[in-house]
Amino acid sequence: MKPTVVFVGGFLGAGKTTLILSAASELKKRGLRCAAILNDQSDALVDTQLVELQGVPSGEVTAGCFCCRLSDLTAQLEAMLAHTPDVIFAEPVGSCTDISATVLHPLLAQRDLYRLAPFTVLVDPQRAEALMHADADANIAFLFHKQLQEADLVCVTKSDLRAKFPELGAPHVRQLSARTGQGVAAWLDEVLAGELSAQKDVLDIDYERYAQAEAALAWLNFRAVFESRVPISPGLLLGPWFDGIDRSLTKANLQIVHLKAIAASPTGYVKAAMCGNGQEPAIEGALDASPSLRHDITLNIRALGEPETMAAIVEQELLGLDGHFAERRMRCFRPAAPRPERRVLREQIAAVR
Ligand SMILES: Nc1nc2c(ncn2[C@@H]2O[C@H](COP(=O)(O)OP(=O)(O)OP(=O)(O)O)[C@@H](O)[C@H]2O)c(=O)[nH]1
Ligand SMILES: [Mg+2]
Repeated sequence: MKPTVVFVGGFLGAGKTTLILSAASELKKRGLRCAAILNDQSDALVDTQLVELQGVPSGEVTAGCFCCRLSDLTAQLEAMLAHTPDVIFAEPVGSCTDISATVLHPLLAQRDLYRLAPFTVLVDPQRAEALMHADADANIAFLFHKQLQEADLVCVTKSDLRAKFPELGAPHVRQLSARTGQGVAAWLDEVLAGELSAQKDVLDIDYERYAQAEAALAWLNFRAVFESRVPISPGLLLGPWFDGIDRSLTKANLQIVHLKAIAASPTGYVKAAMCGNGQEPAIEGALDASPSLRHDITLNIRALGEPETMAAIVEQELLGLDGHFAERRMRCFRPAAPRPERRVLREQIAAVR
C-alpha cells in the first residue's frame, strides 16, 4: 500500500502540530503507522522536538518553506518510507500559502509512490474573529485569506475553547478539538477516504504582496543546551523565563503571533506556548519531572515587529537563567521573499493530474 501524504496547513498557531500529534495517536489505536515532516524558515524547531518526544518519526525541511525547498521535501518524503508509514503528515510553515500550485500539484508526479489527501487548512476561531475587524493587521489577513482560498477542507480548531466561529466562505468546513479529540477521528476518516475532490485549482496570487506580508513578521529560533548551576525541574526553568519573554515583548510593543518553547531534560519535558501577548500559556508535558542539571531548550517566536528588538529581549532574558549554555544557536530575521522551485499554472493543471 502506498502511504497517504496529508498536508495540514493554516496560519501560525492554528493548531497544526497539535492535530498531527492527536491524529498520530488515533492512527496508533487503529494499528496504523505514521511519520511527520515539519517545515520552517530556519532550524531549531520546537515542533520537531515535540513530535520526536512523542515517539512519532519525523523529518524536517528547513531554511525555507516547502515551496522553496521542494527537492528537500521530496527527499524527506522518500526518507520517511524507511518507517513504512501508512500516513505521512506534512506541516507547511504557518505563514506560507500557494501550496497547491507549488507543492501539491508538483507532487502529483510522484503518485506511484504516494496518495495525496485533500489539503486541510486549519483555522483558529479566535484568529478568524479578530481578522474580521476593520483594524485587523492587513498582512496577516492577506496570508490567512489566501490560505483559506486554496483549502480542499477547512477545519476550525480549538472547539473546546470556542464553539462559534465566523462565516468563512469555504465549501467544506468542519470543527474539531485536538485537545479533547472531538472530531479528530472523523477528520482522519474524511481525508484518508479521499472522497473530497482534491486540488482542482491553483491560487491567483501576487508574489510581491505575498513577500511583503511574510516580511512583516519577525522570526526567532533559539536552541541551546543549558547546564544549570543547581538542579531544576524543566517546568521551573521554563515558566519564569517564558513569562519574562512575554512581558518584555509586550512592553516593547511586539505583537506575539506564536511564542513557544520547550525544555527537555533527562527526567522529562515541558512545553509552553501562547498565540497572543499576555495570554495564559498552554502548558504540556511533565510539570512534576524531577530536577535536573541538563536541559535542551528550544524557543521559537513569530511576532509582528523588529527582529533586532526581539533578539535583544531574548538575550536579556537568557541572562536571568542561572547556569551555563553550550551549543547555543540563535537565528533572528524576517522571512525572505518566497521563490518556489516549481509553480504549476492553471493551464497546466490538466496535464499534471
Ligand atoms: N484549547 C486548545 N488549544 C489548542 C488546540 N489545538 C492547539 N491548541 C493550542 O494552540 C497553540 C498552537 O498550537 P500548535 O499545534 O503549535 O499550532 P501550529 O499551527 O502548529 O503553530 P505553528 O507551527 O507555529 O504554525 C498551542 O498552545 C496548542 O496547545 C485545541 O484543540 N484546543
Ligand atoms: Mg506547528
